[in-house]
Amino acid sequence: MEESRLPPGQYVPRGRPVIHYGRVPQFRPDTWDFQVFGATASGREHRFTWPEFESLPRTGVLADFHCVTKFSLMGNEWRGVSPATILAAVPPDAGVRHVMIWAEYGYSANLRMSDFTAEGSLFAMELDDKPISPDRGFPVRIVVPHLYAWKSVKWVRAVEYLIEDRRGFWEERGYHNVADPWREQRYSYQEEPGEGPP
Ligand SMILES: Nc1nc2c(c(=O)[nH]1)N[C@H]1C(S)=C(S)[C@@H](COP(=O)(O)O)O[C@H]1N2
Ligand SMILES: [Mo]
Repeated sequence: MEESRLPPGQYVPRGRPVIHYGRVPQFRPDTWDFQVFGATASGREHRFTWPEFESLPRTGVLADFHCVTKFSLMGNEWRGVSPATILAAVPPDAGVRHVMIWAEYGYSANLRMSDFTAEGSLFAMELDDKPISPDRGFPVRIVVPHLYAWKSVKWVRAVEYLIEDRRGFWEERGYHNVADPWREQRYSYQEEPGEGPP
């Protein structure tokens, strides 16, 4: 039954692996902010404080999550803020087609606007009815369940609106710009014309 939910080459491991590059950052609610910058419609950037971000309306998503190293975590119940809420609060310029999601310490991942606004994408703050744990991205991570999990940036601090696409942290290091696990889009050498920045 779960097999039909598993993209090619993936397996369900024992336990629930946690992986990331670097250290788990400390959350400081008084200095934490969530920036939206780049090609905004107004030309100005916007910052949400923690109390502002925490009080945005939340919705839920039930989703699996597929790491390019081939393990999958099945049936995660995320709750958090829809990307649509951020786009409505800080409208992008009409030419925006991509976003860069930025984390603490400069980790980043780029997304096509259509992947950012896809049904399962969410700025998650809760997992399985509890605040997300520090090592899984507390206080806010994005989840983009239909793409390989390196795009599901933990410890998100900013969204940059992009008119021209640009590669994020792993996309610059040889991973696929789009990252669809159902098509096994693992590496940049697999990219077809139009799937990456020129
Ligand atoms: N900020 C940040 N987010 C990140 C990463 C990272 O190194 N830094 N690693 C990504 C990768 S490769 C995976 S597989 C998932 C792992 O999420 P998990 O630790 O909740 O299993 O986080 C993603 N988000
Ligand atoms: Mo990963």
